Amino acid sequence: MTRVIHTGDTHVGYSQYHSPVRRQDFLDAFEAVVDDAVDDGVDAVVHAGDLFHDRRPELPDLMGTISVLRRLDDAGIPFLAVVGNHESTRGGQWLDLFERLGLATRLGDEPVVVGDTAFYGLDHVPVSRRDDLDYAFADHDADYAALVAHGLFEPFGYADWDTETVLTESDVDFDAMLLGDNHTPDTAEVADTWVTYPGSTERASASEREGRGYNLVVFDADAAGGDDRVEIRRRALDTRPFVFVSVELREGEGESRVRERVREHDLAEAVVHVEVTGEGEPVTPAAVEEFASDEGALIARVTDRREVDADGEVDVSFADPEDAVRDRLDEMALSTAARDVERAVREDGVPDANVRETVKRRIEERLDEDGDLGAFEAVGTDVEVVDGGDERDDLDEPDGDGGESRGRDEPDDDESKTEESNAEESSDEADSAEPDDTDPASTDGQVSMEDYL
Ligand SMILES: [Mn+2]
Repeated sequence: MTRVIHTGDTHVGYSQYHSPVRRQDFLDAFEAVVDDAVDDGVDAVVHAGDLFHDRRPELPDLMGTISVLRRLDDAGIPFLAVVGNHESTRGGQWLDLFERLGLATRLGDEPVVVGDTAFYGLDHVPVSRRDDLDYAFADHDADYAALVAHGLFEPFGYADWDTETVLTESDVDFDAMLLGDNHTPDTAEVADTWVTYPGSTERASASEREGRGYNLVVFDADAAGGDDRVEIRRRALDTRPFVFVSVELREGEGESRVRERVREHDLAEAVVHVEVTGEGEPVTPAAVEEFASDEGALIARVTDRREVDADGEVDVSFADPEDAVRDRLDEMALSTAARDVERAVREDGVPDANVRETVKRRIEERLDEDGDLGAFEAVGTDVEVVDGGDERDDLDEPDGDGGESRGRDEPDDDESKTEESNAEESSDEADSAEPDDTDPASTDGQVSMEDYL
């Protein structure tokens, strides 16, 4: 029997909302997982990537992480990990540094056996490089085998990686795939193999509403009391409270109604998201945010989703608005890249706060496509517009908006609201916004892990 904690998407170093408090939260969550591992005496901690939010973690993030890993090491518990898209760098990996310090083991195509289970690793690989993968793994003689991987696998949301292909093409028969990248925890069975995401350990975006946690995975002949060889249980983590307030205003209602609804919640030290819909008077987001802060909130954000009056004449039939839009777009003969941008802006699947980063990432992805700039050329009207077919390809919002601070100059989605940042945040900001090296290929979007495989 082998018992491990399976975690991932820790995103240490993420100054969400430009908040140093939030930055500490991400490290604290990692520490909480390790505390549980030590208290519980598990056989290993398996990390499925995105330990760091950024490929350039700063010194406090590195030192904090090393301290946490050292505690694990002192307890004799191995840390087995793969590299995620957020932290991947061209010139070697942070994980290699930790391995060299004796604090981690980087998983790969050779088995790492803990107890009676062989662990293998598959770092994040961008879509454009996946056809080259042969999923060749060296033999093992352990009783069980698990593949730890970072990517968006079927059958879960935003998937772009076919799990069944991985399993059938692998020369090792895996009992479980322990995954990272998708921040929504979920478990499914694919071709007789358990496939599971533990989710992120702190909310890296406001779309990550359910409670955070990690998996406790047991490899055992009668793990679940039946034929299953693997048992996966979820454990909750105590993380920063997020409060979501939805206010539907009626005619004549306004800011005071919003305040009233906000005040109904316990805002103490919480991240508060207020969404305004319906009719009613205009609301000044900054005023409501200030009110929430006065009520004890750590961070407050207000989104007003009420529609502005649409005027102007429209000469399309609205029998099916989607069709009308599609027809018009086809007439425009946009380039593939332009279509990417258009979809990012229009799709419901991309939250407003993520549009900026999604657009950036998609353009980077196109640029990364082996230097082929065909995607930027207009598509002739006589040619069928290539739009990828599978809509999920375009919905790849792997980390909710966890990817938002990936950009070189792009700390996160809320930068438009930072006027009120205090001096400390601002200086933090200045640091993280310093220009990156000039290698155009070293963009660090979700898909820039070109250094690998
Ligand atoms: Mn992630």
